[in-house]
Order: sequence, then C-alpha cells, then structure tokens
Amino acid sequence: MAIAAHQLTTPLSELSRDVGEWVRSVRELTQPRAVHWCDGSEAEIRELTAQLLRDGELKPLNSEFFPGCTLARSHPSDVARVEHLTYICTRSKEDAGPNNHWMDPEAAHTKMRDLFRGCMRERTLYVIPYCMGPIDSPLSRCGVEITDSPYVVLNMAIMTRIGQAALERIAADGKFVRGLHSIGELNPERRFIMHFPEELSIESFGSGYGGNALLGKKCHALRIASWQARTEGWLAEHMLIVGLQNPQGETHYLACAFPSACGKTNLAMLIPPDSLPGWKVFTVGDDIAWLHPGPDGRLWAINPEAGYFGVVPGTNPDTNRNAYDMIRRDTLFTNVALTADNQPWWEGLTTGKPVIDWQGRPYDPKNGPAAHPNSRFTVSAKRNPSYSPHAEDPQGVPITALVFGGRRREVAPLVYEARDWAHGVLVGASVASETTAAAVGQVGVVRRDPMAMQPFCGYNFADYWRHWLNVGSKLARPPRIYHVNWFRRDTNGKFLWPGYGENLRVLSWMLDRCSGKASAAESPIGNLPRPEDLNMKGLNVTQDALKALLTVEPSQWRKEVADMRAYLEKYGNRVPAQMQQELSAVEKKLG
Ligand code: SAT
Ligand code: MN
Repeated sequence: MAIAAHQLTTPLSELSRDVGEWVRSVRELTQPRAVHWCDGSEAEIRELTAQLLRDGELKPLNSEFFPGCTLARSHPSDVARVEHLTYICTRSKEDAGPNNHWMDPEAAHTKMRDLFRGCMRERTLYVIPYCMGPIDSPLSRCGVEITDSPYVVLNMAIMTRIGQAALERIAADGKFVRGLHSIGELNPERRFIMHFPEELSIESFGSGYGGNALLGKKCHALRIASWQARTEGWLAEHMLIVGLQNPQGETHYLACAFPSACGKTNLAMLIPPDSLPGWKVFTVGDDIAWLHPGPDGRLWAINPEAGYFGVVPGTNPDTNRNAYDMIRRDTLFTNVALTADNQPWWEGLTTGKPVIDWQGRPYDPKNGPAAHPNSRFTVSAKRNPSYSPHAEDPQGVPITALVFGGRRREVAPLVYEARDWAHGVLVGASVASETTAAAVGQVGVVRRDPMAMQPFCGYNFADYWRHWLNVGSKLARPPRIYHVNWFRRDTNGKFLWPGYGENLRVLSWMLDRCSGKASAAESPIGNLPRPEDLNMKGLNVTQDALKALLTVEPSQWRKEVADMRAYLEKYGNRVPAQMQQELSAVEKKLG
C-alpha cells in the first residue's frame, strides 16, 4: 500500500479523531504523567525492553542459550484469569445469560470510573492501536488498548499487529473496540474485567495477567468478537487452526476447540511420528479462530492473533520439539524458574536444575513447583518452525473439519463423529472437561464447557447455539464435526492414549472420513472408528487399550445425557428446540 504524504507527517494522535478524543477523555480521568502512542516499530519495542531491564521489571536471561529472551514475574496473586471477577454488561441480563456474570452497564461504568480515577498518576499511559488478523484482511477487526503496563505493551506487540498500520485501518474503518486497562494496585479485592459488547468496549482493572490484561486476546477476540460475529453472521471461537498435509500432498485444515491448558498449542504444532512418514503439519493459529462462511459455501478461518501466549510447563523435546525450539530466542517468559546460570526452567524439563523459583525465592520443593503451573511464554507466531505459509492469507483457510475436545478420565471415547451439523452443535455444546491451572479455582473437577467457550462467550449460550445452527444452515459445504478425548485413563489412572504426535492417527481418520475413504461404526452418540479403521502401525497400544478407548458405555452415557438435559434447563426456553431434539434422539438410541 502506498503511503499518502499526510501519513508521513501526521502524528499518530491525529490519525483518527475518534481515537484521539477517547484518549483525551481517558487521560483526564486517569491523570497519567505522560502519554505514549505506540507506533509498533522495532526500535520502540527495543527501547521499552531496555527501560524495563534497567528498572528491574524484566530480568535478562542467559544470552548464550536464550538470546533476546527475558523474564517477567507477576504479583504472586495475579497468575491466572479470574472468571468470578469477569462480567458481561448488557442492558438486559438475559442477553448475558446464565453462562456469564452480569452487571448493569451504568452500574459497571460508575464502579470502574471510581477505580480508574487518578489511577495512572506517576505512570505512563500507553495507547496501543492493534489489528486482530492480517492487516489487509476483510475478516480482521481492530481495537485500541489504553494501558499503564509496559509489560502489556510488550505482550500486545507480539500477540497482535500494533501501531501505525492498525491506526490507519481504524481511521478508515471508523469502528474499533475500546479497551481500557490499568494494573491498579494489583489488589484482588479491586480487580474487575468488564465487557460492554453493545458499546464494543472493555474495562479491565487490577490485574496484569495475560487473559485479564492483553485485551486483544480473550476480551476482544472472543467475548466482544463473539457478539460482533453474531450480528455479522460469523463465529469467533476458542479454536486452534492447523493444516495437515497428507503423503499425497493434499492439505486440509482443522479448527479445534479445547478448554485452556488441554494441549491446544501442542496439537497446533503437532510433529508427525516417524511411523507416519510423509505427513506435514502447518500451524495457522493456536488459540482463537474467526470462522466466516465463504462464497463457496465452505467455512473459512483466520487466526486473529500474531503470537502465542502458551503454557510453559511440560514443554520439552519429546512433548513438543517445535515449541521447545521456538522459545529459545526472542521470547518473553512469565513466572518460570531459573537455573544457576540464568536459564529459564520449568517442570517437565529433563535437563537443568532450578535454583530460583517463579517468585524469585531460592528454590525449595516445600514451596511447591519451581515454575508456576500457569507460567507462560509469549512469542511471535513467525518463530514457529511449522508456521503455515497461508497463516496470513487475507481470505483465511478453508476448514474441512471442526474438532471439540475435553479432558475426561472416562465416558468420552478417543474420538467420535457427529451425524450432521445440528448433531455436531449438540456435541460441541456438551463439551465437559477437568479444570486446569489457566483459571483461578479448583483444578481437576469436571465442568461443562460448551465449545470450550464457557469463560469466553460474550452472550447467552442459548442464543449462541442458535447462532451456530443458523451459520451451519447457510453452509452448502459445512465441515464435519468431531469430538476427541486424548485424556481417557484406565482403572489404575494410567493414560490409555499416548497423545502428542500420535494424535495424528485420529486426525487422519477424520480426514479420510471427510473424503469418503474411511469406515466407521454407528453408535448412539455418533460414528466411531472400529479398531481396524485407525492406522496403528508402529504404535505401542494394546488391543485391549484400544478397545477401552473406543468404548461407549450406555449406562455412563445415559447419565451424561441426563446431566446435559439438566444443564440445558438452566437456559430455559431460549434453548433452540432443535438441540433438545438432538439430545432426545441420542437418548432414544441409548435405549
Ligand atoms: O490465560 S489466558 O486466557 O491468557 C490463555 C488461556 O487461558 O487460554
Ligand atoms: Mn485459550
């Protein structure tokens, strides 16, 4: 794109009058010492990093083994998303739905204005114009985050496309999401994450943690975007996007939804095992997908993000060699431990020894893990060795199959296929999973997490399922829908399936189903592969284990269906009749 003469001379603060006015009003409210407009240049990020290193807010890491890497330590009480302090503020409470905490928008604004008043004294206010999605894609959407956290600026610069180009697009679009953020005093008693989907705005106070503070991510790209998507006829989903190239050279794309910390990043960067030669895997995105019905009747996906904010513990050359290599350079670590020679360390590494824990104390196993279980890496997607050459395509990539999954010790088989789109919507809505460290609260209890969107859907789930049904009915060539469970265990608590790269065997069965090449057996809950339908060559899984993995236990499933019916009841008669019918059909088949 040619740069117009005025853009060379116009200061950022004057590129968009709407943004300029909003910044002025926030400045008045928050009283910062200075205002910095982020241009997104490398020099800007370099200078900001140097300043934080000087101030001790960032620690340099061993530059021989981890060049360009730094460590940030959060406040010990600010290490995860806070769902109990996260609100959807719509005029009508029913629009937010039983799946969200709700507050009246006026009451919320008043509460937040009191918190924000004067909160940036002695601090710099940063204006971060950003674009979610490739800057030239019609499917992308923009926002501006105002924050007093330079850590947030560094993360947003990696996770999104920030700066001048985004602001120019905002000036042209005339529409943007307003995100106001302050770390406040990091006091959990004065911490709120408020969303105003009707106003396309976000107000977040009191936390510097990723999902609470990097407003482009969960707040914008999921909660606000899911609302925007409904009005505009598309879907904003908590899904990775991965391209699989088979030995014949054809590439198909999958979009897969899992709750946080259930292996999405590993699946997005999957490494084919040696026993499956000829396969190649390409990552488009690891966390969020924006899915649009295309002119050809297929569903097309873009990744609104430009980087990964991934869970560090467990990353090693065996679990995810790509991620292990990716985070050895130009990576911002949060809440990991340190070795004696200043290398980052985390549980799951088989080399090195921690001497300093994530809070900066001498490591003592009595204090718990050395790295926080939700410690994170922030890194540019371009550092991923399997980064897809189509990740920046403005029209996105066409989706062959959608995959839902959860972490379940029992009940859910390794994989099953929905009979059609409407049944698939029920399958997605029925996702349940054991909770993880990505959110504050008890870990390991099963909770319903429809489409893995429980913490992220910006409106009433009943309306959301209706929207899903609508989108499907408009697709001439809808993707098939699957459910997987990599986490099923035997009676001794041992995982039945090896997971990681071996998951490709399951994905390849799906692709063969989509092209009509693979068989399946019908079951009450959907279609399952028979043991002989999965390529098990070179895999050390016994026939008994495989049988257990593919078992649908009717008594367990009758309970599951009853549980789902009770869950749907919470949404009353807003639940689409079609979903009730799908559930009754499964119940009937279970006998
Ligand atoms: O914790 S974040 O919301 O930033 C990431 C995640 O939970 O997927
Ligand atoms: Mn996520």
